[in-house]
Amino acid sequence: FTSTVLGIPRIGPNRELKRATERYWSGALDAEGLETVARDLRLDSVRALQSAGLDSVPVNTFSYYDQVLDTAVMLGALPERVAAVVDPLDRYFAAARGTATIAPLEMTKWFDTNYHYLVPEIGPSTEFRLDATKVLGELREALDAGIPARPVLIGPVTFLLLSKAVGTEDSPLTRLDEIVPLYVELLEQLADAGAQWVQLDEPALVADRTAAEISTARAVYEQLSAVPRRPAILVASYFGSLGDALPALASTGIDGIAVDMVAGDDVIATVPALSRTLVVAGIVDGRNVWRTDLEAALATLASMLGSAHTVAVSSSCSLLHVPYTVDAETELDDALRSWLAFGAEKVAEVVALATALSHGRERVERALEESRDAQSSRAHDPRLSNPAVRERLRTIGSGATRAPAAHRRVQQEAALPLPVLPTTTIGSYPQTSAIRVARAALRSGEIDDAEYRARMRSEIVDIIALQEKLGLDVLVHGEPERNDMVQYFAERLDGFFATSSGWVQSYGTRCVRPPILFGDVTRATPMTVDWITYAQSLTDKPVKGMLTGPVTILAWSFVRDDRPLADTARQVALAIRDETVDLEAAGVRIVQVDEPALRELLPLRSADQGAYLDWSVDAFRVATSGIADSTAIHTHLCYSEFGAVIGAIAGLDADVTSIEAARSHMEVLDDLAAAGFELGVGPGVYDIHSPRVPSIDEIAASLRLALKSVPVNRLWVNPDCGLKTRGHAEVEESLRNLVEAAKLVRSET
Ligand code: THG
Ligand code: ZN
Repeated sequence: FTSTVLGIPRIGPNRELKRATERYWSGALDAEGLETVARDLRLDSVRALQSAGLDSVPVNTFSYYDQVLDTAVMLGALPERVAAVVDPLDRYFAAARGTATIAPLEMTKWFDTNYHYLVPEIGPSTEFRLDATKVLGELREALDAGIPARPVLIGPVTFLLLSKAVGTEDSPLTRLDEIVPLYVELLEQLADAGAQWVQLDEPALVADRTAAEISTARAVYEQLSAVPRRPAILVASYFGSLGDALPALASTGIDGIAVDMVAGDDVIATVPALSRTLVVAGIVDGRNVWRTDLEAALATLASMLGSAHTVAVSSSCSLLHVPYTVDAETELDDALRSWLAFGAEKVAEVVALATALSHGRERVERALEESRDAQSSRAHDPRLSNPAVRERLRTIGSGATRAPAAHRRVQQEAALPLPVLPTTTIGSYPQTSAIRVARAALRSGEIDDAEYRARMRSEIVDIIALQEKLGLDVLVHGEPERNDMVQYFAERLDGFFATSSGWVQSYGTRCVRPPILFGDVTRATPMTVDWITYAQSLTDKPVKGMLTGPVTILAWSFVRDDRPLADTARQVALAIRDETVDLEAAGVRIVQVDEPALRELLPLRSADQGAYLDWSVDAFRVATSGIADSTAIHTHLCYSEFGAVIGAIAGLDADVTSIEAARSHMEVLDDLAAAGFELGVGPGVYDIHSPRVPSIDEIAASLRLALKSVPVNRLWVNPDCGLKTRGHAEVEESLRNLVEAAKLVRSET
């Protein structure tokens, strides 16, 4: 084939699958109704790909929840605890979300994206068994519709590398010899069903892998390619370079290799063995939203052809990570619109490039011209370059201008005396139905801005009253005015565009609308000061200012690709710095700047990690160094697995860091101590991801455990994370117990 994409969005152009699935969960829709919505979405998508001109169309990229979970089901690798659920669809959702009695699989980040997958559990009780129902069904459905369908599956090496060992010390990779025969059987079934090609995704091979792992991967693909009756095999890599894995794969009998030419820098010409395989060139960025420079892409492709390779054109990764189409955006100005390509527009770019390669560029002259015009419009738009920001960046110098922590501490204790083991919360309180109703009414024009603000203020009154009643020491305003924190700030910063329909799946049925950072970033007016000062006017207790840090704002946005990320991070940092200064001037004594995504942007290869950690820490320090030593900076980190960034957490130099810790039994505290961390720390004392109310004794036990690692004068008492996804009643009870537990442990010290 000559043109394809590695995968496509599946939640529905208007989030139809989200709505149908949530209605199924609530009992408002039956399984047949859900399947009808799903089938219509699948057929609409693959028909659109075919009519756009792709000559190989991915199928089986649909999922009711997650593609890794689908693979676990295909291999019979669901944990024993869900076996009691008889209906297969309900068993699947039980593994994904849990039930009243069954804990779900753990969820974690899909490489360095904002998508989350479910982590398969592999252990002594796992008995692998092939069940190819889903992929065979989706293949047949597409073939029957006359579509040149290519089934997509997660490959065996990546599947096991992404799984976790349960009930054994043995790495899941030791089970390869059990699952490779299932893939052999699967290849035969796919061939019998009429598949010409199959795509096996092996993105785990773009991270650092040992020589042993690479030779294991080679052996696997030697074995799979030796199967006599099988479709042609495309091994797909994405999110980076294959490095040594590229010649290893090329030396096997596979028929195609997809390489990411946007995030990766593999040099095809240096791998002679590749002349025997189809090189699927991922040259259209599947993860970002910018229109491709078709002339530059054509030049690259032409040079690959020149070195005698067979080349097909593709997206760099699945289009799961971008919205469906720019056409759905109604508020875009013409210039900005012309710079963008979402899913449908990227497919058209792939087709244009493939057409130019096989039939000559005159066949796509119009697309080339539009691409050139867009490049030039973007290069000359005044919003892309703000001389004042550039000048400020040049003169700001090092971000690290605060006095040493011990000195700050004395000043802060004088400015704001607090009890030992101070209690606080992370920032958000439950988003009540009144809040959702007000937001919808504002959007529809039913109420005006003043009425909306009045309703949010009344929420703040309730949230402050609740915290006073509970006896918390440091209060928050509860963030009723924010739906998604990054979107909230993006809507208020120059240089960002907030989409109206640009939904991207984050996990399961949950989606986010990442804002588009297109130009130099500045803050025109204060973004949060009114809300915090209003909250402070209601109480004598201190109220924290609540901001999102520069790294997280970048991680959860689509970022410009015409400037180094580190420079953009500094621009966002300056905007946040301005806000911290205004909050301080308004009398705020504690400003919390959250960085939950610090770990997420960490490069997949260790060789790239040091530079990232340097600029991300620098950006945080730029954002937080504009204030007096007597004003405290707090930060919050979550989404676990801090190992690789533990040194950077110390480097942030925040006066207090609240951090997810309840599920890992406070282990992170010893890691922090080992990294030389000597500042305030608030390890989450209970897990907010569960509706269960923790008892006073349980929280006190967590605190006593934390006190083994942290001196009492540095320890804070707080939940694991924000409370916006929880119900009001459980929050009140949990926090009452948290305050009581703090009193109890104070009395023991
Ligand atoms: N914001 C953004 N990215 C994130 C998070 C976030 N990535 C990591 C983590 N948090 C992902 N978690 C969620 C949790 C809930 C929702 C989305 C991602 C969610 N979304 C609503 C939905 O799909 O119904 C829509 C929310 C909205 O209206 O904006 O509930 O916090 N950027
Ligand atoms: Zn959190």
